[in-house]
Amino acid sequence: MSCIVVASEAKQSPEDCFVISFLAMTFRAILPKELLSIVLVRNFKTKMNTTIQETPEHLAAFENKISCGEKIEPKDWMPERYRKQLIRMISQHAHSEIVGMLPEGNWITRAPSLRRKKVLLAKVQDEAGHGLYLYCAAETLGVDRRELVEALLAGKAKYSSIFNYPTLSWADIGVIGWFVDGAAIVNQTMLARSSYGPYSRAMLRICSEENFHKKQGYEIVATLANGTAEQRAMVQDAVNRWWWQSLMMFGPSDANSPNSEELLRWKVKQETNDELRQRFVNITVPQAKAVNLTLPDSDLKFNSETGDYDFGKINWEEFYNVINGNGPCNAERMKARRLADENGKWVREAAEEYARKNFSKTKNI
Ligand code: BYC
Repeated sequence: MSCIVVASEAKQSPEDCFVISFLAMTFRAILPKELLSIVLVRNFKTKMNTTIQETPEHLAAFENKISCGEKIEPKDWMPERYRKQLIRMISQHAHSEIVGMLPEGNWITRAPSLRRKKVLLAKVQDEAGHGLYLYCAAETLGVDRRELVEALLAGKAKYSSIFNYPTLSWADIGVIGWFVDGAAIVNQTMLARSSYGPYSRAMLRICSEENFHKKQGYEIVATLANGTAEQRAMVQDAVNRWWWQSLMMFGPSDANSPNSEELLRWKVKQETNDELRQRFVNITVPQAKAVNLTLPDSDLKFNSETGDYDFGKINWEEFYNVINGNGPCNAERMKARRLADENGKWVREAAEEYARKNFSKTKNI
């Protein structure tokens, strides 16, 4: 039994994992089921599947499953590249939700009425929940949440470029809901059809909540757009500052997107960065017209041949600058996350101690 406890708590290399899996399977065969921890079994089974050698037959069966529209679940065999790509993408998504609380959280105490304050508080809290579902989805791939957070704090993992810009006025909160949550819905509705079961299911709930977020943002925008001249100017200024940055959320153009080919082949993504960006533009242009706001792009015009709105050139230099850590608020965001991590240390230690004591009391149930 003590050998199995070690297996659940240590970080294992693939080789250790294989040995541990073998020992654990032996224990499972000889011990009554109730003596084994469920957490433990889940942990080593997930890892165990990554240690099976990749053969062309395994890969063909895996790809066939995907092409039939079946979901890949944590205990199914998967190529190591698929697992790595998902960990990268889901953890980046989780970090984005958590870092994304900062620009809006900054306005909770300054919201202009109790109603606005309550709604914004609930929205920011939803984003925290999204981060937690996504860390859980990443953990089903056999990675530890702590490792993911440490990668973020060390600057090795990315989070969405959009959260590296400052929220200068109350109108920014409306525009974030409208553009940023609107862009997230377009992207995440596609990800809700992703081939990886836990990610696609997390997206269903997240998308429902994002729909409320977008509506609350658009309502703020519509109110300001129908308000005084000063309010109109404030909201137009926010639109001007967030438009291009929202288009960058969809990632580099398809020609410069190194991960897309693999992700599309394995149906993690079902549409390309450019296709989703175009859909977002097509949805948003009429919404801007409805509230008499102008999008800051002189090349924006309807193309009757394609049925799309053509738009101007994105400043990719700015995009790469931001994702490489040099945007207006990158340092501030990372400082805030590091501080939160330090301040939360005692809570994690207390929780770990509680779990340790609780586990030692209940390990034989
Ligand atoms: N920002 O090969 P590519 C929210 C990186 S939060 C930063 O096209 P891929 C909300 C990319 O990671 C929701 N980095 O990558 C929260 C890659 O670098 P690495 C946020 C970006 O994965 C609070 C490199 O560029 N949504 O809604 O095929 C309040 C090359 O890119 C960005 C998600 O996270 C970027 N914008 O496609 C309000 C969606 N774009 O990792 C709202 C989930 C690209 O190789 N993620 N990079 O070093 C995705 O859908 C995809 O990962 C992306 C990129 C479309 C973002």
